[in-house]
Amino acid sequence: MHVTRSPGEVSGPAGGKVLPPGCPVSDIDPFSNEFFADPFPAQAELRDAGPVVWLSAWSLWAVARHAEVSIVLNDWATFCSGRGVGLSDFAREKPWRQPSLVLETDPPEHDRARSVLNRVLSPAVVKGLRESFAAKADELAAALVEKGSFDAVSELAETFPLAVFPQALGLREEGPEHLLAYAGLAFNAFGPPNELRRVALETAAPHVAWVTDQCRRENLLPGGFGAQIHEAAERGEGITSEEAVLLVRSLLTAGLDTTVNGIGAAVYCLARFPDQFAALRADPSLARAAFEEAIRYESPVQTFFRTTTRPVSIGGVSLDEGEKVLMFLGAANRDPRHWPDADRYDVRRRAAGHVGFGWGVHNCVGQMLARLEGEVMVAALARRAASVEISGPVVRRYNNTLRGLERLPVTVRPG
Ligand code: OVM
Repeated sequence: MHVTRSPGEVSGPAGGKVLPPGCPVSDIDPFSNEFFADPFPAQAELRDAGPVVWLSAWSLWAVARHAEVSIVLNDWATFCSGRGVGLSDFAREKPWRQPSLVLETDPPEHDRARSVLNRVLSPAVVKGLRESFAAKADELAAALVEKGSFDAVSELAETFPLAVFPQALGLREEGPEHLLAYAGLAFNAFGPPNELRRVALETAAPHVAWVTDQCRRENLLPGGFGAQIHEAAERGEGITSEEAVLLVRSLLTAGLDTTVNGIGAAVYCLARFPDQFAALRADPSLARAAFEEAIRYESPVQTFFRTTTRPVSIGGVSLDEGEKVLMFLGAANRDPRHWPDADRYDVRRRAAGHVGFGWGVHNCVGQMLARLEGEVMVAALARRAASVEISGPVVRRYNNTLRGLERLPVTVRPG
């Protein structure tokens, strides 16, 4: 049992920080491999400890229930992103890279950049990609079913987004190893200064150099998302050409590894719960819901932080100004206070209201694109395969923010 009641004061890294008397304290380290290997019991403990918990391992506040995670996500003025959405507080520490113009800003600056991305990734644009994405997904599913046994991470969850996203963005070179390494690095960098973050930053240079280069106007093919961002700047739509470079970087950072882990989550769910795969095969119109429920169930993006801009009371606990608050999106998505039968993967569930894509002003700008990728890949698999079975050791991939697998060996029977 990790959770204790606060005697009012804690020692350690907090250095004599006085906590509100009676507030829950936990020594769970949510950035340890032990936690990543099986986060669910620890997340339940954090939810049950109280609406807000002090994490002594890294000296910060955390919210793990759906209600409080939603409160924090919906109040950008109090829980800001401009001081970074990782543990590092940009007001005290130099960020590892120039801050993102959307992720790491607050209104009104945020909204200027966001509206450009909203237009570039609009529902109409995403709709226009459906046919070509579906064809690619079907081609991949057919080849994999033909093969019979394969690794659903390297041969499916990574292969499909790599086959469609860099092209939609307009990259000249595909450089898949750089794209996935860069995103892995960025998501590790949100975490505390543990081994994962240190090693990621130490090996970052070649990936940073490659990504930075790909964001330049001349390296982006006409018609892609990247060129459209630069064109918005050229038309004077609220961003400069330097800002356009950084907005392209946002898509490169957030657009690939996330969908890799989302699609990986969906295949992992369908392979573990054959009755759900059968339900999907019986009614292929459930493909989109099956992907959405996998996002709720596995929460590929597990956590984000905010920083308080003023003293605030949440769940009866008073937080000072300038405090980091960790939001457990994954724990909120499994909160039994919000979800009936929260730990059941159910393709017929109404998963709307999950916070796997965030919520509020920073909600995922690429979520319609992610859903398109997930839906067509799940649908293609259900069309081509009669069953999906795990056929070897499942190996987890460890990252400070992303939840997903390194290897998922499966055998599929042709449908
Ligand atoms: C960004 C960004 C946005 C969302 C997630 C993310 C690494 C990055 O704007 O760079 O994760």
